[in-house]
Amino acid sequence: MPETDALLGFLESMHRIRYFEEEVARLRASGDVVGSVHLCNGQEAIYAGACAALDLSRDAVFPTYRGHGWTLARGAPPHAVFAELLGRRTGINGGRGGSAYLTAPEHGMFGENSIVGAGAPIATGAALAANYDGSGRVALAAFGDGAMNQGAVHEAMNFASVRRLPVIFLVENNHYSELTPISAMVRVDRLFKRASGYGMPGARVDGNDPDAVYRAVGEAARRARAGEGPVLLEAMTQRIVGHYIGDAQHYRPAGELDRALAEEPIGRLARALDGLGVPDADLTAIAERARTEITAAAARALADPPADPATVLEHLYA
Ligand SMILES: Cc1ncc(C[n+]2csc(CCOP(=O)(O)OP(=O)(O)O)c2C)c(N)n1
Ligand SMILES: [Mg+2]
Repeated sequence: MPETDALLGFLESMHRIRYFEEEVARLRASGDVVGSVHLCNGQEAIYAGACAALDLSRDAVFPTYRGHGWTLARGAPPHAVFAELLGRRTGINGGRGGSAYLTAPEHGMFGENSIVGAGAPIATGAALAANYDGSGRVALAAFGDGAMNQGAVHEAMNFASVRRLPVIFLVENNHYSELTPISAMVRVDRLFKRASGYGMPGARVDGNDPDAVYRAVGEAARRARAGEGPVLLEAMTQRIVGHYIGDAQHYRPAGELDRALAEEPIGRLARALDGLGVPDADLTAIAERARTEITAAAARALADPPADPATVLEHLYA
């Protein structure tokens, strides 16, 4: 049984991400945030659990365009992330990246990627480098169930396994690739079983349970650091919002969203903590602290000056 304090830590981490995403949805509706935005509501347990299991000083994560949660869970300041989404000078990338291209290497977050599956070979490269630089770094590539059909992901898994590289392949299986259910794309319903094709372990984990994710990623990181090679983890979850802001989700069967809402990780953990005897007032205080922090960060970012167009070519390599 995990320590109650650890569970409370997961709860706060998930609340921060959820409030952040809710604020982003408002800022997108008001037109302050522009462009394509992919929220991660419902999937927060993966980020809270995985990042708690990684070493903040040396490990590296490579998420997708649905990466606000990873960025926050790695410790990037909410104000700088909001400012980035708002195209402000104070943004974590100077306002040049926006929602789908956040990068925070100083927090071990090596970039969202809008090319589905492209993070897997990049993370594999970072793991290969770790074998030479002696850093003991573990690289974690996070991608969706849809990305499991990208050739680059399979090339990365094969190469990583052959070279026993310290990389964790983490599938955020939210059952959909854009508007298409995973069942319409593959005949197997256990994606982690594909690991056996590359001679590496694979496992399924409850992606709505931050402690289960924490333990699975922790064990995968231990193995990777010990030179035992990569692992494929399939974290089962559901998004409780559309693929992108504005997605009406007409493709979801009746009742599916209600079931997902009943199982979403924040309410679920709060109910478990209640069952463990944690006073309601303590749970409310945690939520309130997260909400206050996030609301203040958004307000501060909104008041910041816009990005400087003269810097548009900075960090651009072609
Ligand atoms: C190589 C490539 N093909 C197609 C797209 C269009 N696209 C953007 S998101 C997405 C869905 C990917 O689904 P999944 O991997 O399950 O991730 P999720 O969005 O569910 O987190 C697709 C097909 C793309 N960005 N890149
Ligand atoms: Mg998906």
